[in-house]
Amino acid sequence: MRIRSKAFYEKAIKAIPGGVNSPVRACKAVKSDPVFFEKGEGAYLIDVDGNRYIDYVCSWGPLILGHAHPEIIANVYFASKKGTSFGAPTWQEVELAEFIKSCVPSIEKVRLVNSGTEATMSAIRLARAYTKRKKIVKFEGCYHGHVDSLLVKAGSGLATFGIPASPGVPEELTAHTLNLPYNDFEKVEEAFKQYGEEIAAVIVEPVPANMGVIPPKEGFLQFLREITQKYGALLIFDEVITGFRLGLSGAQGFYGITPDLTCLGKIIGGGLPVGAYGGKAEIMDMVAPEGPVYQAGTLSGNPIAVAAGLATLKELAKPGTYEKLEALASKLEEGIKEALKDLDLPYRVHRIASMLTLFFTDKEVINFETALSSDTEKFAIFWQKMLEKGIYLPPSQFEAWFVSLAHGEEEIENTVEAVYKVLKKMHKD
Ligand code: KE4
Repeated sequence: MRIRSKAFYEKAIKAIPGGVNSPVRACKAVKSDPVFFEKGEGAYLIDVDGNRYIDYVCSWGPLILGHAHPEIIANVYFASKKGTSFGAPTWQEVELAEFIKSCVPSIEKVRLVNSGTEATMSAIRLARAYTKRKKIVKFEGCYHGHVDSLLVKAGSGLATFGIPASPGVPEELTAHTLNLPYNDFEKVEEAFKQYGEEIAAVIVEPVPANMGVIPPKEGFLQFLREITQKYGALLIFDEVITGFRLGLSGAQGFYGITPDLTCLGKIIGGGLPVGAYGGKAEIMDMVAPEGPVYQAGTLSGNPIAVAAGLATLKELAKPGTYEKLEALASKLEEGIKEALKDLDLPYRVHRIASMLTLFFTDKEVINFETALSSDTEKFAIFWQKMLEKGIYLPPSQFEAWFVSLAHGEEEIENTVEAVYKVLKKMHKD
């Protein structure tokens, strides 16, 4: 039972819209009240009622080391003893910038901000200034934060330019945004044939994780690299999730593609608010105060957040880290696939590195439209029953499960056993 959670939720909805500070946390998609948590320990979360769960949300990606990692705690503690913010440069910001540059070769200069949204919003503005063009291409189902010009209804395709996906976004702000099907070579080709000289940039999650994990088709990222180069548009990799998740050089290292600009977030803050955008010096030098493109932030490069980020990246840079994550995540994937086979269930499992999604559909999932064929009612029941078994999954069919370095064999085995038992109960009993 989650009696205290429920009581907190009843108070929360009187003070905070929906009782949460970010919509997905409300667990509406899984027809549940949100669980209020007291603390995290490694791979575990403990809720306010004392229930313990193996956590696959990992704060939606940042906690690749697990909860309350000693290195992060120590660095945050010692940094906070020196003060929490100066509104002036600190050497730690330079150290983090240099660390990111050393891991991501396409980043010659980087600007720290406070969230992934700020990173993508700034990268879009910079791309438009650098190319002196207005149009932006994004992909249906890819989420880049709540940037006005990127909150575009899916399905607008080529027929019409961006239709706002949210009230409060004037159509003028989405009028220059094209929302195309992911993995669709022809539609991208068509868009460039029609608007090529007007397109400032293509922004893409190189491995989308906001419609569930969907790998790029063979050659799709290379195709985007070539067609943007051909028409003088910039290629922006939104690596807020994949950055330092797929390896120290993110998806661009994993697939060997060099974007013009990269957006980062989540992991580089180690659970504290850090985002970043970076790329070629020639482009980045247009950013104020070096250049005319304005972007600013009171707490950008905040010493406490930077301390958490630096501690995280230094741990990730230790030998064997990504091999361990790969071994754990592939064990989880194989275990789920075995369960599906034993139960003769046609569901799909997609995994890239230490992020994965179990799609409740028998269709091949290659884009947003096919992801939507998933049975979200069934997913909601699955989520609720997994919670009862002590497994905390992202409360949406269209998100990624994250494995951290704090997960071990035991956690993976317990999760696979729970998946088997829940799916069996749902489908066979
Ligand atoms: P933030 O502004 O939430 O830090 O980052 C926005 C963002 C940008 N780009 C990508 C690829 C992202 O996934 C995100 C945010 N991700 C969501 C869920 N996948 C965060 C969870 C939430 O909105 O509460």
